[in-house]
Amino acid sequence: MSICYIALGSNLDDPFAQANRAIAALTQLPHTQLVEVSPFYRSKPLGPQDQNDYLNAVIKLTTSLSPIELLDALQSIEKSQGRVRKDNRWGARTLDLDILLYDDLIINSERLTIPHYHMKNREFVLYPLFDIEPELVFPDNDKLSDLVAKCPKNDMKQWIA
Ligand code: ROI
Repeated sequence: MSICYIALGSNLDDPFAQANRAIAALTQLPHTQLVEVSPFYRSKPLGPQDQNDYLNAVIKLTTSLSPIELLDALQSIEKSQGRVRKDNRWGARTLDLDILLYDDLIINSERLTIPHYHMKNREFVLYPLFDIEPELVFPDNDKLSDLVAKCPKNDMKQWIA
């Protein structure tokens, strides 16, 4: 079994409901166990500011799905929750599920970049990841605790449902 960390983000159509639906869907994935869900955070949008705050969280899974099989499964959950993929890389979304880490693999392919690009300076990824895995070390030996210490919290708060 491989250990994976998934970032969840939502800022449209009742993010709290989106997050809970996504977590329920993750518990139904084949060959996969949900291990832990971080606290939910409310973060300021990175990118254009004329969009809602985000709900962000991180989920730890064990799986025997391959990275691409896991990506396909996550994209199908996103799609089933109304995600429209087009020219909105920096725009609002109902649900984003990104693979942050997959064991100690480093992957740079057309569909997948693992560790997830920019994760090391995004407060809404680092803090929830730290909540569930404070001792985590990245494949390049960076320590999560060092990155968290250097990352401003940018007014991120606990999500109050
Ligand atoms: N901003 C925040 N705070 N949280 C996100 O999950 C998030 N996701 C994105 C962009 C649009 C870059 N901004 C975000 O994809």
